[in-house]
Amino acid sequence: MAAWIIFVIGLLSVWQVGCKREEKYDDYSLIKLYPTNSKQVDAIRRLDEPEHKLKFLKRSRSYNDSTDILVPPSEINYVQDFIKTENLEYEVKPNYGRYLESAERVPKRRILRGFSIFEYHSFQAIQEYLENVAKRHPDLVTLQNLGTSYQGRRMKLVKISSDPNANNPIIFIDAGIHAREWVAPAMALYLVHRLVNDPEARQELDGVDWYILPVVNPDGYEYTRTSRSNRLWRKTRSKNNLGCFGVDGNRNYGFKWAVSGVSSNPCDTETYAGPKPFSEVETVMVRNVMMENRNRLKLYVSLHSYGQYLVYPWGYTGDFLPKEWKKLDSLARTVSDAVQRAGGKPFKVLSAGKWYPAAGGSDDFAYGVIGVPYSYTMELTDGYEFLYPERLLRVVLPQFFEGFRAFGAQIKKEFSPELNDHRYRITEMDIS
Ligand code: 0X9
Ligand code: ZN
Repeated sequence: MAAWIIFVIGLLSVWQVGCKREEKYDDYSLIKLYPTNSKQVDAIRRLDEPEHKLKFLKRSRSYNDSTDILVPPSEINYVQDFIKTENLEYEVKPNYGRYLESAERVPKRRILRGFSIFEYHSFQAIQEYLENVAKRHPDLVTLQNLGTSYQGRRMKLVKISSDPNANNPIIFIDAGIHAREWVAPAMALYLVHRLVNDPEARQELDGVDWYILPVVNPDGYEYTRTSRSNRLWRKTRSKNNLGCFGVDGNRNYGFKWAVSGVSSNPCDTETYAGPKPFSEVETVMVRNVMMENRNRLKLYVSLHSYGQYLVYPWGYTGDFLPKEWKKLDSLARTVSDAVQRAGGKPFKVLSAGKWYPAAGGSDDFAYGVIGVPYSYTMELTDGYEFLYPERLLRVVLPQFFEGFRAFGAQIKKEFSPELNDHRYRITEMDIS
């Protein structure tokens, strides 16, 4: 009997731990805070402590941008008092959970229609799409098996090159390290689609190879598709010895690991850095791609959402910038201008650490360890938080594509052997 009681109590506590992490968010409120002075910015930073049980969806740089927090009913009075005391401008969306039910997850209606590039897809559908693209364009596309995710999903790197033996500079783009940021994999797939199918975009391929990994965290991605309560999951799905799940992949890279902006609590749902650098098989795969191609890798972009930021190293500190920061900054502004010219919103351009310091990001690793000269994190879209509506994808993805054209043009100009040979020939002729 006593054993039974202990067993039941044990079960209940495991259930409780599990349940606490499976919030439905039904009665949560999304509160957007708009600081207008530095005192308010500092006050908001102090709110960002675990004891307040607030879920920070987005942090703001300073003014003219919101800090978005999900507030459970138990904390709502506290936050309201805080807003009053600090005299903050704010907006509230009550019952946030109802926004999390998305028809976009339901595969039924799409089975007969085939694959649209302007929709969100299951990981399996994405893989099938990539296989098809590779089959249809064997001259241009190869898929490299990278290994399997923690739960056994096969990860494939899409290599797009019109001349794989030309020793071209490589642009490497990944997406979806954060499970809930669905618009990022959608953009990565759109890039594949345009580079392969659009005859005009073929220009972007001459002299540059594009390597794209559309879903870095497929286990987390699939988890966000399974239920409303999981839609805001961010981390991987590896299990740790406390019975909690996941590591923040973008705190798990081995450069200045865990020195800032991380949690050391494995049960923290947001920024747990992992037990050690590269504890996650998924980040190891990205690292391997970088290491294997380190000599040719000239641009790395990690796609995330949301907030319309384009940030560059350092991410681990806001106290100083890399020596070459002006190059990073100026290319980011060129990209932002190109997106704006295409009708999109400009990006907020700055170093990641000046936005908010957070160590162990892939951008810092690419820049600081691999030596990739241009390295960025791109936070796609603004508005709708992580729930960017599918119906707007056909508007924004082509706008972002223009930004990638600008990236491509710069990499070609600076590093393409074809172009440089050509320049060399001209100089030779000039001399003779
Ligand atoms: O915090 C992150 O990992 C990124 N923002 S997100 O809202 N998508 O989670 C920004 C990462 C910027 N880079 C570094 N801090 N290294
Ligand atoms: Zn992210």
